[in-house]
Amino acid sequence: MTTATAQHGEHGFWTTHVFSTDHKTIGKQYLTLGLFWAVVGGLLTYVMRWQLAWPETVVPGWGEIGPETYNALVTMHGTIMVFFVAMPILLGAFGNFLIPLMVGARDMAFPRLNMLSLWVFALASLLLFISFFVPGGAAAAGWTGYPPLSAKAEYTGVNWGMDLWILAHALEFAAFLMGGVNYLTTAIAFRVPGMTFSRLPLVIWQQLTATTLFLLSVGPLIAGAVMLLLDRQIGTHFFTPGGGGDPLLWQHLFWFFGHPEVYVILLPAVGLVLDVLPVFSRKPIFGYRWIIASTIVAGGLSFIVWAHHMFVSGIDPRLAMPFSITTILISVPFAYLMFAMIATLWRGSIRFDTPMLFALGFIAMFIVGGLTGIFNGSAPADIYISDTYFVVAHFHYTLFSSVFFGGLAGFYFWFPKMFGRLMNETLGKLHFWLTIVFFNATFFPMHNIGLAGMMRRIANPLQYDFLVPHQWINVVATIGTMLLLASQIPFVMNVVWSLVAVRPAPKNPWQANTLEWTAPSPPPHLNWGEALPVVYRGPYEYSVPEAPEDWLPQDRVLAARAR
Ligand SMILES: [Cu+2]
Repeated sequence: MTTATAQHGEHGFWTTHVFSTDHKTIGKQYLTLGLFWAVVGGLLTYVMRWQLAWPETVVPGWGEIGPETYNALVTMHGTIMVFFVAMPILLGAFGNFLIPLMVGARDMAFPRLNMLSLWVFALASLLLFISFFVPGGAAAAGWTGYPPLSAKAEYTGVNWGMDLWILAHALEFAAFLMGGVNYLTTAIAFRVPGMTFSRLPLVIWQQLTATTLFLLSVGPLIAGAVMLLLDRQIGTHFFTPGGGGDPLLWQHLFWFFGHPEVYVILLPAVGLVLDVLPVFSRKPIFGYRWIIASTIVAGGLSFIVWAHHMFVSGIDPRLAMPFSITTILISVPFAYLMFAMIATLWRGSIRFDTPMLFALGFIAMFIVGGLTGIFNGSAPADIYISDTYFVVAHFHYTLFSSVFFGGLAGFYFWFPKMFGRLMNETLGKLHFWLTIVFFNATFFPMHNIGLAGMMRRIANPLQYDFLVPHQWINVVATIGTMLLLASQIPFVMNVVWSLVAVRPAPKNPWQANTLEWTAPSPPPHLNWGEALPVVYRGPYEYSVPEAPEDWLPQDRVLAARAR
């Protein structure tokens, strides 16, 4: 250990806490940045929802909102939540923290590349933050950045915000490409003896599949982003019809990435839930190999469904049929995943601790989102609901449930390992119940207002006569949003309380089976002492009648091994 420590050279405050190559510190830094952006993205919803409920009034603390400002708000909200909250928390934080610890490595394969990934992401964050304050304001072309709105300055006036938005995304992609190389290499090449692929915890399988999807899908979009910058800056016409370009090209490039990207966020959250469920059911996961197979099948199919976002874009209608079929087909592996989760609960001795509540909340809410996806996926239905609030409701039931319920299940579960402190269960349960009630109050009504004909990205629903009788639905959703935001207060209190009032966490507070629970809480630099654990069984291979106190981690320290 001494030689390894010397090689890493972690001594002073700066190298330990700021410019650190330790995967756990980098994970926490990703977590911090992600939580910062979650606050920003959350506050934007307050402004948007107030405007939608009471468009004739001034938003308190913000001011008058015109359609341009509203467009910027909705664009930045979507961008922030997908790329600057979901990815840094679910991949950046959990991936960094868990992968080395769960495969038995002392750190990532390339620690310096890992640090570079974080700092490139921090630079992307800085550019995105600055873009709120430049002339012309932040980007306002939707989170999908469709041309021609996004392509030429003449459509939007001087808009540095759009350029910074493109740059911030390109850098964010580069950051996660570097992270992805590390995740794959570490999980493939740095496993301890005995940790075969068929003994990898499911959260690692999900991280690896998500990373692979990201690496394979993001290339075309990076090329597209460069082409969009050229269109804006030097007058090429890749996407502008006036010069012979084709705006639909961007939609293809965006959604070829965009649909796999949904799974880049979803799968890590599914992985967190899959590892929380067996621990709190005191039962092995149901159908480990089939879960992995379903995940890979869903990942593969995600590359041939992208045009389901384009049924009303003017593509050849004959294309709608195959894309409808592949889209509906993708519900089969996801239905299996949901089935496996529920079957894991069957006849388990379930403990309703906070991580478990959020895991169950994920299952319930994600199934609602999955069911509405069937309507969006079939072209004949989608033509009527495309770009309405029905779609907004759908993707919040899928993505909010993954990022929020899945992410928080993981957060409450691994917090003792990350910070070496126990959290408060009462506050945690209060947080869960308030969140799930007001989540539904916010997003369920959006199905109704969508079916009533309200389109996304409109700034003032009262300008549409047919929407006026339904305006009460917008008011309900807005009150739900305000209360949903307020429901996060117990969470903030809990985190602060847990970090200040020291209740040290034992090594394995939940009696879990996976490898990270054999390390101290929090694990020291290089994770284990002289001896690395050696794996002797899979994470879910144990017999059910064992009393919970007798449960041992997946792995025993069999021999002293230095790396
Ligand atoms: Cu899609």
